Amino acid sequence: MNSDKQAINDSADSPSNAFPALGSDNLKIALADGNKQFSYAQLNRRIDRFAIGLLAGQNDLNEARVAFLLPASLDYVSTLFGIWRAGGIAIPLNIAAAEAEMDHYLNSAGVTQVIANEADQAPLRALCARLHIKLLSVEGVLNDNPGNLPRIDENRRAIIVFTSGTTNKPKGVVSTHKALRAQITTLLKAWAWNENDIIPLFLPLHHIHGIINILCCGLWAGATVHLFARFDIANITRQVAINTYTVFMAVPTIYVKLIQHLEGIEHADAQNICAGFKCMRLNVSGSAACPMKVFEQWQALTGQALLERYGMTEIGMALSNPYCGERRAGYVGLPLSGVTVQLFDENDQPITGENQAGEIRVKGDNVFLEYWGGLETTQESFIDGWFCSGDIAVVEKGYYRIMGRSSIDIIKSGGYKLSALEIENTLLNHENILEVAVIGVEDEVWGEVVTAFIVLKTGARLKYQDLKTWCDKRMSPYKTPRAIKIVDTLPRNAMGKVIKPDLQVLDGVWGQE
Ligand code: MCA
Ligand code: AMP
Repeated sequence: MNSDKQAINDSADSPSNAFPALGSDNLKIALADGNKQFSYAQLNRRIDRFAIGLLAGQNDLNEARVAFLLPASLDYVSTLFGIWRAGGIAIPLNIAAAEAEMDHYLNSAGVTQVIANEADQAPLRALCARLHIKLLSVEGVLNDNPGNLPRIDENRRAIIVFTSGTTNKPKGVVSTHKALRAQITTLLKAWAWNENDIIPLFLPLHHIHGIINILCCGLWAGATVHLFARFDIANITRQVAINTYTVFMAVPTIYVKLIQHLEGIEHADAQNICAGFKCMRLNVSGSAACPMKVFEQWQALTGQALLERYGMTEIGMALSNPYCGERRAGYVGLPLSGVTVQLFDENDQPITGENQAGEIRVKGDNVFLEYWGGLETTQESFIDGWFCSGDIAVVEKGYYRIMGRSSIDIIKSGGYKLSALEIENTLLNHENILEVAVIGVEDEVWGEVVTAFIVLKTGARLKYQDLKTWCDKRMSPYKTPRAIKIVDTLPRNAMGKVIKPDLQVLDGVWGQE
């Protein structure tokens, strides 16, 4: 593979050894973006041009943090891999982030450069100026001069992905090149990725599901990745109906939305789409629990037994139903090769038998290095070398089943992990809100929906739509409560802590769209 790569690296004098790797067939299409297609040779060369431009004469970025705010595109991929080849740490940003969130990402990670399209730079200008961060475009970085790329030790930091925790602000999860390699290679094998695969990528590109499971696995396998800026159901299903894809990966909400879409369109069109799914070699569901009903409906419509797997930003994928063998509805299967999984009881004792619930703890090369700038938080999340996931599971007849999370303050909405505390802290800045408690309420489409129970200041009023508009500038749209309930008081225990399980039975006035 390296010799082919060297042959086309005509801009870089020293080929990069940074992981993840790319497919070796130069003529094959790596990326498709609308009507445009880019071969592996074109992609490789553009990544080198970007890396050389970013180095700007230095030998190595030495783990400088380079953030980027780019939609799924050739530019996104050139930037991600270019940062790796130049020795930087890549920080993919949420394109829907509000300014306060962006401020936190850039500031807490000590970002030195941000890459964004000219058209999207305006809202970033003042923030970058204040934080003394260079704001650049991909075009502005690309450089045609020859240059050397650094050798990257695989233990070096490669990426920071922000994830919500139970605490206030999102934490930056740092993974090394070695961890990424482990996360990718285990999936290549487990799910039989190959260069004939063609996969649509419509998931957000600031999370592991989109970045690692789809983009990096696809490109490492030498497959073709079709880029979509968003979950464009009409265009994606049009391609499915003409049998474009071999593999499909999505969160459960997307399968629910697809089922609703199929039920709402002409029978013949639905038949074609179902046939397109049927002829794929694999449909994967993950990032949140796939309800058994969805598994069954999908199988009835398309003949596909969804392969459900379990993962986390800190560890990549850990558990998976088998590619060949029984895919059991409601279960996440078995540990992936190279990943050690153990359930522990509340006394930190390993659970050896079946049918006893415990916390999932994980060891392996796939596990992240640290939370950026969070030595204490990192230490707290490991016990005896095991990463403690906070997810509770049980093994039944050989397969793991996820039962829930140890914290009620983590919400999963449409596959996004959200912190109730972070949302509460933002809402408390509203001039009419005295007290607030946020929970995830079970929902057929979203898994859970963010719901806020609010006590208003004396004499104050609050309409749902006004609160939603207020939230627009302060949080990503998917964090905004989709329903609020105005209540007289919040139930609290003797310590003054809100008793969240009691919230749903409170009397109050609902507000929602
Ligand atoms: C969109 N909206 C949401 C969400 N997404 N509300 C709550 N939760 C959400 N997840 C709101 C929008 O703000 C908008 O509100 C309305 O829904 C329609 O938005 P639209 O963008 O059109 O919706 P959509 O395209 O149907 O988006 C749904 C989606 C998206 C495609 C399911 O949420 C999504 O891409 N989720 C995947 C997240 C993901 O990749 N998670 C992986 C992290 P309004 O109408 O009021 O403006 S977990 C991970 O990486 C680990 C390692 C793992 O295991 O995979
Ligand atoms: P994130 O931190 O955004 O990577 O989300 C990881 C979390 O998503 C895990 O800790 C689980 O709570 C949840 N998750 C991922 N896959 C599944 C699954 N198949 N079933 C249930 N929960 C899942």
